[in-house]
Amino acid sequence: MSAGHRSGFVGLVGRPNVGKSTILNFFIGEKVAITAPTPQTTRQRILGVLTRDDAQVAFLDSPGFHQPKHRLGRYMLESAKAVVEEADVLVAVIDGRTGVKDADRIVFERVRETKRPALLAINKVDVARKPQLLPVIEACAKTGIFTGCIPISALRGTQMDVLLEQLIALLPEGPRWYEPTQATDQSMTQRMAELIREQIVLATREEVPHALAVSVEAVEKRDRVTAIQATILVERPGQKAIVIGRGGAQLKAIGSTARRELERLVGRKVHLELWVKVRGDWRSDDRILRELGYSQGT
Ligand SMILES: Nc1nc2c(ncn2[C@@H]2O[C@H](COP(=O)(O)OP(=O)(O)O)[C@@H](O)[C@H]2O)c(=O)[nH]1
Ligand SMILES: [Mg+2]
Repeated sequence: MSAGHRSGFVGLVGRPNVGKSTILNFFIGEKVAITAPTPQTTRQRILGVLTRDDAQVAFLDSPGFHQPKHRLGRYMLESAKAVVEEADVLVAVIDGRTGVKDADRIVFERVRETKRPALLAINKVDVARKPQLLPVIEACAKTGIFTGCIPISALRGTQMDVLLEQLIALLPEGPRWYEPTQATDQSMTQRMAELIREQIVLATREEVPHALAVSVEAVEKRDRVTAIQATILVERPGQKAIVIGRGGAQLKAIGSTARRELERLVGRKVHLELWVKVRGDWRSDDRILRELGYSQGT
């Protein structure tokens, strides 16, 4: 640790699907948050810690700000608000292809209210056209909310160093709060469940990703393999049929991509067993939400 060491919480905020979790994973260098083209993939506040000699940045990823439709949605919105409250510095993220939408303006106003130092990350510049970006940068500078507006590509790593230097400069001086080896505060079983959920979200469409939860029931370390048993919850029999697929083909495909992700996480061979269960309306069921860890204070 060097003199003038800086540390603090950096909250990643923005509407769903702009790339917040992708930014987090880029900085941490491993998949601490799952990502998908489906909005509202992130359901909880997720911590990712970046440690270097001169600074320790505790990133807080959040579910996007959206209109909640059930208890799970309300919990997600509360998590997003909590991230704003906890952060020393905020990074608001927008999608450079679409420019500033009404949903982004709502986020900007929240950021303004907090009076926290804030940066704007204009993401996905790899797929945005240059002429589209200039007016966006100008409009964001004019809001007076952000000390910097940085066009980035989290997927390609473009200008991520610039974003990182600017946000570290905004952090207060302070010590390391986390062990340098600690990348996140999620438990191993939480991370396993998330990796499995990611593969199902990627393999399914429309309402299925939203009606989905995964819970890891057992992890057993054997001689050469780690055996993992997990339950996939959906809300309707039709969704169960989609997840399983014809002759079990879909579930098998999900199982094999998830297994590869899990092997990367645990660093050894994995044997994965998946069960699909129907629990109508679990997203509004307090007890199930608590069991899944979707409740405050767990
Ligand atoms: N082309 C492109 N896609 C990106 C970039 N960053 C994120 N994405 C994609 O956008 C989608 C949503 O990303 P995610 O990180 O889950 O968004 P979040 O909901 O804000 O956390 C995913 O399919 C990502 O792969 C980027 O810089 N360029
Ligand atoms: Mg996310």
